[in-house]
Amino acid sequence: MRLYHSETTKVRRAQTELHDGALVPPFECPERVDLVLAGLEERGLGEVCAPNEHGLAPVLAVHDRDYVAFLEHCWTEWQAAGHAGEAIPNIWPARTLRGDRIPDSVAGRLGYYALACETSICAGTFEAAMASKDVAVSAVDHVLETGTPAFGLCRPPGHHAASDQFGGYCFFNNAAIAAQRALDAGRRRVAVLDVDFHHGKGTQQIFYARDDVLVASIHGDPAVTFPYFLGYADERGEGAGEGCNLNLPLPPGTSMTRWVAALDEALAWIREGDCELLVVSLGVDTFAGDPISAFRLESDDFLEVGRRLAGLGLPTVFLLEGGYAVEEIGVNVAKVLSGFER
Ligand code: SP5
Ligand code: ZN
Repeated sequence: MRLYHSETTKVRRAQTELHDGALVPPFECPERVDLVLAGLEERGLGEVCAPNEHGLAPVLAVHDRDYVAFLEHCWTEWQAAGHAGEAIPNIWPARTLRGDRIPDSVAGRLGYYALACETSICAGTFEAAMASKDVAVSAVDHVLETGTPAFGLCRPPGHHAASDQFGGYCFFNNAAIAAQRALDAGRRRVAVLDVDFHHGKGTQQIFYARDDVLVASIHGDPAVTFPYFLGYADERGEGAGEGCNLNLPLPPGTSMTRWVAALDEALAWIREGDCELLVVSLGVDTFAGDPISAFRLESDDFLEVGRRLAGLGLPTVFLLEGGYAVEEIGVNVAKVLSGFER
């Protein structure tokens, strides 16, 4: 399988994540990239290629222009304002405040554009997000050109990023960018299947009113799991997109037997949808050893995940989402990909 990776994805090295009431070193760290690379190499999965540079056009195809400009300049403005630490929001246009004003100061705009506050903005954030999206675009381009599968080692991840919101460790929605890229290359309909432990709220939001991208997600029940405010089973899409969104929330503690039944349901739904490309938002934070998640998949289960995904028979691009600082993330990603190729 063709693999895409860029060292530039590692230039974001945040120091702080607000976790359980304390500022801790972020779970979403650049070491993840090396762990995944090592896992891919160990299993001899294929040639690792550098992505091409694709500029901002594919980003602006799914994200708001002012949001992208905010991300580009946030760190410089935050420093110029004299703040000591990393850029972390502490105020939002919450339910009883106005949501129609974008403040002038960077502290206000941080709250406007953030969906959560665990994710700080620091030096290298925009550059890493740009590299991550280049990896996604190059990977999907490979699939579109050859019909053969590709994996994009995207970092930072993307599926929480909405059209104008960052958070959940995500800035640009790599999966949405890839799906839109396929449509712009002439595909009629694309499926995004999100198997990360967390609901891919940004992907859902971006395509919620559209029927050219089907979005299916299997994730921890938002009633008890981040992102809490989206990802429920009754969210089925709206307008032209009515019926084009499928959420399969599962309780904490879910292991492979139950998880794979949900996967089969999602695959059957996608099969009905007559799609020409599959984008897999590949989080491996469903692993039992994941430090921030609550499912119970074992390493060998990831082989079976790959096999079942292959059963769809669609041209497929895999893009990395979550999966945190445990040695096994590389092995687990590699197992999905080798199961797919079997
Ligand atoms: C891409 C991705 O996987 N993003 C995940 C973002 C999760 N951010 C907040 C996680 C809160 C976890 N709280 C769990 C407490 C366990 N002690
Ligand atoms: Zn996740």
